[in-house]
Amino acid sequence: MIKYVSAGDSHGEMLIGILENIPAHLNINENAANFYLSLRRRGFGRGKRMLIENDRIKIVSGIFDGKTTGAPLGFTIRNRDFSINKTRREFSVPRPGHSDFSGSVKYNFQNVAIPSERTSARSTAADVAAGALLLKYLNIFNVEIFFYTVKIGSTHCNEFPFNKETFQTALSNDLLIPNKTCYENAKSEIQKAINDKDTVGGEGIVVVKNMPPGVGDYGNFQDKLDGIISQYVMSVPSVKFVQIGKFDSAKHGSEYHDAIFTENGHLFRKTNNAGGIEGGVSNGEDIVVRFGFKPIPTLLKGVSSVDLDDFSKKRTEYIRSDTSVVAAGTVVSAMRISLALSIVFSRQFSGDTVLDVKSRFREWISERRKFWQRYR
Ligand code: EPS
Repeated sequence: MIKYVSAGDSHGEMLIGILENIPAHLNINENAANFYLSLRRRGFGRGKRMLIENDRIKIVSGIFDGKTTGAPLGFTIRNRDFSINKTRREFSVPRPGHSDFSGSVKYNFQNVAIPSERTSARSTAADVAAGALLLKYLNIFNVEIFFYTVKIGSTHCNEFPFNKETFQTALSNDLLIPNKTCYENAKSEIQKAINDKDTVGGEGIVVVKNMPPGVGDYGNFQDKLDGIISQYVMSVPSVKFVQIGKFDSAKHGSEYHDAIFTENGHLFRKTNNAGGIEGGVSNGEDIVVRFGFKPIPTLLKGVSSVDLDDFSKKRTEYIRSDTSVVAAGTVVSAMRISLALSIVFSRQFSGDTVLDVKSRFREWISERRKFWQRYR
């Protein structure tokens, strides 16, 4: 089974990632990871740190002549900020909404700046690189991942279909919004927060296309595909909710459930309220994951808090930060979903080489063919 682990502090020398058990002979290169890293770095409302970093990965092991060897794949992403800023970070006033207070209680730190060295969204650069490298692995199963920003503050932007065309348009603008008017409105909302020295949250959507049915498990709740995806997205910094498919408590069962039809021996559905997962297992429809980001907790105008040195009333200090991370967080969520799916697929379709995995998958498809006619 594929495994992923990372290390690295926000202001340390570098981020490090290790991916284990990728089958051998998978063509992999750094460009795909660098492309997704560049998407994570951009976006109107990102902070000045993103002007310092170039976020290029360097694969240091597990690759020979551009192909995986089956050995652990190790990579690094250098923090350029490390060689530029040498100021010691030390605070005693915790930022409400960040890990300053809770993390310092847990590890008994007087300097509340220490927990965010790891909880800062900086660490997600490694996750994005890992998820992006694994998109090549998911290609074995024809799976594709699209993602969009669908809300910034009170600006809703979800009046578009989730297809190749809208995804390409979303990629061509820094906020991942394919609709031009909506993009302009979202940008003004971020500009207003910048002017107010405030921050603004929003929502993103990830759509997994060509997902074969029958992937995931229900034997134990820990193995359910919706549970695994939710955990990988819920733990992205600032995410406060994750939803799979549609939810409307006003809809009765007869209106909500995705009726199954048949025509010429083909099964199909006209709706996808379930979001592609039933009983913890994929059902062959697109997996649709929606998630929401709170406004990030570092506000230039500060927030009321308490100095933990003497328990006096204080406002949080000015710290360089972002105004909106919705687009960047959506890239992170998409790549976390790539990681989650890769782990689940590798559990179900194991193999030492790409050919082993492909033939295992083909054999499985032909055994299950009668159930799902949609699959090409
Ligand atoms: C981030 C790097 C950080 C922040 C941000 C995300 O850089 P710095 O703290 O040096 O300005 O810009 O961190 C947070 C949102 C956070 O909650 O800590 C990055 O690489 O994404």
